[in-house]
Amino acid sequence: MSIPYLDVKPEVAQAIAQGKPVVALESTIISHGMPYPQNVETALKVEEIIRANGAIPATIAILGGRLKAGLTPEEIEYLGKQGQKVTKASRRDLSVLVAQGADGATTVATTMMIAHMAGIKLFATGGIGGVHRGAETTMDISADLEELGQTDVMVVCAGAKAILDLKLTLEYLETKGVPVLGYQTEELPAFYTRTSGLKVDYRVDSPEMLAKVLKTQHDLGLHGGILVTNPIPEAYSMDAQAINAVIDQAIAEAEAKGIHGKETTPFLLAKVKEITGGDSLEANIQLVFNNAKLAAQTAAAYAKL
Ligand code: PSU
Ligand code: MN
Repeated sequence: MSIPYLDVKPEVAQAIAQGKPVVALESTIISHGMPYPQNVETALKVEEIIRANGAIPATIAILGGRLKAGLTPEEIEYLGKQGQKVTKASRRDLSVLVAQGADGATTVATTMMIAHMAGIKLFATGGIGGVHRGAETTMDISADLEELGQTDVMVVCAGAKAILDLKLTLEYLETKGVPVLGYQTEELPAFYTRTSGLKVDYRVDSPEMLAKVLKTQHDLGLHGGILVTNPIPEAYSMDAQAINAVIDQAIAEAEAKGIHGKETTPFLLAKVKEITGGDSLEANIQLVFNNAKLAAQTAAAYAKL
């Protein structure tokens, strides 16, 4: 690889060179999104699911100032144990952490960036960042949306949590020219629930069609990401009213405490988990598994085009 500071794990580099399916995974979900040891167990299981569906996993992070595309199980364990002590690294953090030789857990934005540098086209996660409620005064809009507007990676997620203003998030993505696809659904899923009352741009029913859309976007030279929203499996979806009440309570607490900036998302995620007493964690884990499977199937379909 000619890109400075980038280390692509040999197994991943070989798969990319041979045009074999590869799926990127983020690491903020490990360090900040879930507690230890469930975070490490989940991260390792997600890699297994990707392999079982015919692709090579590449979990992405910054370690000792190196951009890593593909981690060893020991590196995943390290990030999981460090938890919130690791810097949550979005686009603005990247050059500083590399220059300082520091560690960083990559968000959706930086995972997309490093995946793209390595030549990986598919990325599976849980939920993306977006436009926060009240953003018209706080201007809190995740850098994930800007990255989706410019970096050529397809991101498979379960929508976004209602900690965000989902309507404004869709408006922002429209402005940035990001197609929002619903996998076997017309409705935007809201992470814990399969519906949000909002429509996606297009319904797509197969991994083959997702792969074809991705290939077409590349062939047309249209730079930017594609967002695939995959509803949480029915068996694990939560009651919308109950989870929204919890989210409202978490947002009220964040406001009362004056939480802002990069702390907002991790604070809200932790609060929701605390109030729901673990139910939300199980839902979170299951939807990530579901997204990993779809991303691997899509990567496999893409490799055949
Ligand atoms: N939403 C979730 N789980 C997560 C995140 C968001 O449901 O783990 C993480 C992702 O890494 C995402 C980041 O990219 O938070 C967004 O943070 P911010 O809103 O500060 O950009
Ligand atoms: Mn933010």
